[in-house]
Amino acid sequence: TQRKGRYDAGVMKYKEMGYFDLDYQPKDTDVLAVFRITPQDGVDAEEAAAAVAGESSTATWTVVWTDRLTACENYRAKAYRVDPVPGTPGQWFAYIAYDIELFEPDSIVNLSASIIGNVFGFKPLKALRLEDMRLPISYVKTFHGPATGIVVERERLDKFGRPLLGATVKPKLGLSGRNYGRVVYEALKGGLDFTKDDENINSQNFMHWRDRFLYCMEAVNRAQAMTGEVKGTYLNVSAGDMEQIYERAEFAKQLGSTIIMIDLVIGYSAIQSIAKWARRNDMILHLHRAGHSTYTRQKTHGVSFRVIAKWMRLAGVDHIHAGTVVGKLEGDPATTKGYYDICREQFNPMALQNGLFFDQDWGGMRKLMPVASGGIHAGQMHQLLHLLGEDCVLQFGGGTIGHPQGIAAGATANRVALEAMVLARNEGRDYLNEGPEILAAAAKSCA
Ligand code: CAP
Ligand code: MG
Repeated sequence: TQRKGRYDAGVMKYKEMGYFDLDYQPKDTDVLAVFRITPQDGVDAEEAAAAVAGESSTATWTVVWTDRLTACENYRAKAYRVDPVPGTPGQWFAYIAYDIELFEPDSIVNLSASIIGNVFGFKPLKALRLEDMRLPISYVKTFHGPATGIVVERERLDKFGRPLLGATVKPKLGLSGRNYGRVVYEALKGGLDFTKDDENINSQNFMHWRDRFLYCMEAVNRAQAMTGEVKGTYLNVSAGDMEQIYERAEFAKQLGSTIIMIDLVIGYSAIQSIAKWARRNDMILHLHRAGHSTYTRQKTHGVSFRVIAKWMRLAGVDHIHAGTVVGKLEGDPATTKGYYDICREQFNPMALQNGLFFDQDWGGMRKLMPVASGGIHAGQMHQLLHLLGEDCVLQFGGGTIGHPQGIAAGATANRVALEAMVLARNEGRDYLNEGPEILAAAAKSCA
């Protein structure tokens, strides 16, 4: 039996403590969040919303004397709207407004320590999910955002009018540096723009990071000379500490790489630090969202990926994995479109069917290139182009390296399929429905 106390239904006092105000009109400068709350049985939804507002801003479980020493009225977040989730009894959307003064400028760590800090383990809730946030332009402006972004990346690569193509080197683990470099060379020579380290390749006994970087850059240089195109390989600089991350990034730069990669699991401060390094060094920064599904996947608890995408645009990465719809990893078309819009638009209008609860103004912040990866292949090119549009990277790991005729043939198949589909689109053909036909003709023409 649980001890009776303020955490029991009916005894919580967050509404009374000033964290709930249905008359509150959010200010243009407020940070807004919408949470999906599932209160424990018997817990009042409005009180639960007030508790979320309290615990994610100034409150502890009771009134404290020292509140009187602060401008507490402004510092208290306010639940200003609570709506039942349509068709899902027992769940509620709670809208909460936070004064901008609660947050340190240019710090995802500070933002997230408030918004997702304590409150997800709160006893009066069965589950809690942060669905979306509206970041006021005055706060957006404190961040640097992507240093390169979509437009400048295309200019540097001199590649326009089509999605970029990449591949993750497989097997994920175990290759030696030399064999790894061979995969990179074959894939780039065959027609891809990029190759990529996988999320868990760092510096293991079978291949130390320096070996990988050297063999990969040799492959990039040879493939560039061979094809006359700009090529790149995302060298994963993720490491156990920031000093090593910088050391690896510096070495990548010395070798002439145009791009480096990090994993989401390195943490928000590390991401912001390396983004600033990338900005100073004109390096494109690729973010692999390793780990995100542990908290983004469940629909009632965790953090929606749309929030992570917003935070990462602020933090200043240039590429972000954002889903495929048709590949091996979960993701429905509408929600995925919402993620892509967050990356690629200057203004995201509220579109509930795509999961966007607020208008979001990014000002002039550069656009972030979304990356589709995970179980996709050339046979889906019509669907990928239709669903994801032109400003993205399509990455085929198994879908290149698993080609029956070899790696270069796999890369060529992807490039030919893409160019045929883009041509069909540009000619005004119904490329989505004619997709299989177009692909078959393209394959025949290069057989
Ligand atoms: C893809 C991949 C990527 C996932 C990441 C893998 O390999 O290398 O890590 O795409 O997922 O390990 O599965 P394949 P997401 O191309 O061979 O499937 O992009 O959703 O973050
Ligand atoms: Mg992977």
